[in-house]
Amino acid sequence: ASAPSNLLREATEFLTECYKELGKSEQELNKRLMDVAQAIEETGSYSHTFEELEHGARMAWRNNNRCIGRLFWNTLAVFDEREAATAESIFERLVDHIRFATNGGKVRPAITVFPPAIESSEPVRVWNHQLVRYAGYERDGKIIGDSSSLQFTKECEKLGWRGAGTHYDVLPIVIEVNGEAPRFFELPKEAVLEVEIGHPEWPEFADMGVKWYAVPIISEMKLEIGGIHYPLAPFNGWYMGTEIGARNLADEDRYNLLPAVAEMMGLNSVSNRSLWKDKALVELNIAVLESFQKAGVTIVDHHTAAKQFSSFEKKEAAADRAVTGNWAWLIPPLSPATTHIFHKPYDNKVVTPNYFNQRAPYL
Ligand code: HEM
Ligand code: NRG
Repeated sequence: ASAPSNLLREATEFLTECYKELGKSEQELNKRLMDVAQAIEETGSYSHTFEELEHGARMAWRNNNRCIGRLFWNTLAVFDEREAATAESIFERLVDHIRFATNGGKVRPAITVFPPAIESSEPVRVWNHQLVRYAGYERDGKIIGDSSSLQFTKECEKLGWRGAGTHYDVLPIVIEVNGEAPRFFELPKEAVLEVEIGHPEWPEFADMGVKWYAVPIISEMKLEIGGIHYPLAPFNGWYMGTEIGARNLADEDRYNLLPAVAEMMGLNSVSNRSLWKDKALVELNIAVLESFQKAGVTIVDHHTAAKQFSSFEKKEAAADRAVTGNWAWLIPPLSPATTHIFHKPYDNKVVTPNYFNQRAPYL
């Protein structure tokens, strides 16, 4: 958490805003501010009530400049696991989170909040970038799986984990408690929903054996509310199609599928001017959206997401709150100029509560 002097200021700022938004009385706020001031005086810190935690986590989503999905900020399900203390119990709660969020494909936005940092010590960390992610290996100068997982996969191997060596090996969860040696836990297979990617008009597409997991659950960011830092607070919404179709599966240094898709489509990939990459990219993105839809897994296309973001901007204006945003992250990587986001500036000022990057524990 922040140093006591700053902590009281940050707590006061957060509680004032939070209690106002929750429609609480001046009297209730003042009583709470007195109690928090006393707790900070006596113990150097304070703890959030469940209501404060819940609303704080939602405000943090609402404030995240990189997220296009913020219209739904007030629907976030918040699980309080601040008492979790052992690696086993943390692992169980993470599996609970995956099951709740996945919900058989009807994805529910959720966050599970684990113990806060005390001074600068972190009681619990998960080493994974997302709870579900594919391993990446370098074999004879070639990459198998997800290159973005190369380093973390090595760490898992150091701990004794061995993957099957396919392009889609689900990584184990690595949990570190009180700075002790980390341990890894294999996720139960049936808890991890995946979608096989095919194309409605190209039956050959499915022969490539491409798949992706259903739910992105970011586990490496720190949640900060009113000066209290939560280094382990995994959260999820659902995917926007382009995250998978225009980046994870398309980037040259990720799954690099455009050449294979173009070949399947019989495109002339010699001439740049044939725009074969663009054509392949569009069909790959259609394949992702259609496959998720067919499998009954929630996903949003970038046009709909941009419309929802526009509704969010209007609602925030009506509530007299400024919307901050990071233009470079908000524009979708496919046809960005077809969305309103492309055509206006956003103020990238950072407001708390929020989710922040933090140092990876193994670096
Ligand atoms: C970033 C969409 C829910 C917090 C993003 C990005 C997209 C997105 C497309 C950019 C990702 C990238 O370019 O790699 C959505 C959609 C959601 C959703 C469609 C559906 C409900 C949530 C929720 C939270 C959240 C529930 C937190 C409670 C964030 C944060 C980032 C982000 C912190 C930045 C990640 C980073 O810095 O790496 N979101 N989001 N989002 N979103 Fe959302
Ligand atoms: N682009 C990353 C995931 C980042 C977060 N995206 C979300 N978040 N949709 C990827 O795995 O492709 N969310 O909480 O829903």
